[in-house]
Amino acid sequence: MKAVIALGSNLGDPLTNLENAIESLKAELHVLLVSTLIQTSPVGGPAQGNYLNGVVIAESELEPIELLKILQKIEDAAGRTREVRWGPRTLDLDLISYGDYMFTSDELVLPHPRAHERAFVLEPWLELQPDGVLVGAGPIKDLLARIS
Ligand code: A4P
Ligand code: MG
Repeated sequence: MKAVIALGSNLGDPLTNLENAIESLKAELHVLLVSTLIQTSPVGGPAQGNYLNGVVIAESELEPIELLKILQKIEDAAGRTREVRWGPRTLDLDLISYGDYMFTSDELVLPHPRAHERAFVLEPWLELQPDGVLVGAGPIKDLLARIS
């Protein structure tokens, strides 16, 4: 199954943080595609610095929760702390979609509940999959057109 993983950082050295995260993802998963990393203005949360964002597509047969745990392990290794929701972070790895999974548990919501309205996710994803579709929401290019 294809996993769409969004990366974000706006603390420390965001470029190094994301490059290290991509190397860690390659060590753990079969990474197929890596987007251009783009500078974006912060969405939500307190006043905070600009983000560097990107998207990685990987092939995996892990259970969704196992995949989330790998992402959280990589976040933790990057010194990620969780103080303020939507606040600044050294590394955020969100599982945007995983195959056609649609489900909600305390730990994991698939697809990611805010992905359809976030240009910082959709734009780099569109670069990798021009005909890509967000399960339950529609073609990425239509979602992006709606918010830009
Ligand atoms: N969780 C549930 N579903 C998922 C999923 N599909 N992928 C749970 C990842 N995690 C998922 O996440 C909180 C909890 O969400 C986790 O414990 C996990 O079990 P977190 O990463 O600890 O906290 P967070 O990131 O502050 O919250 P959240 O809701 O993930 O925030 P968002 O929606 O990711 O927003 N602006 C720009 N320009 N660029 C950004 O990257 N990021 C955010 C964070 C805000 N503004 C931004 C950016
Ligand atoms: Mg997150």
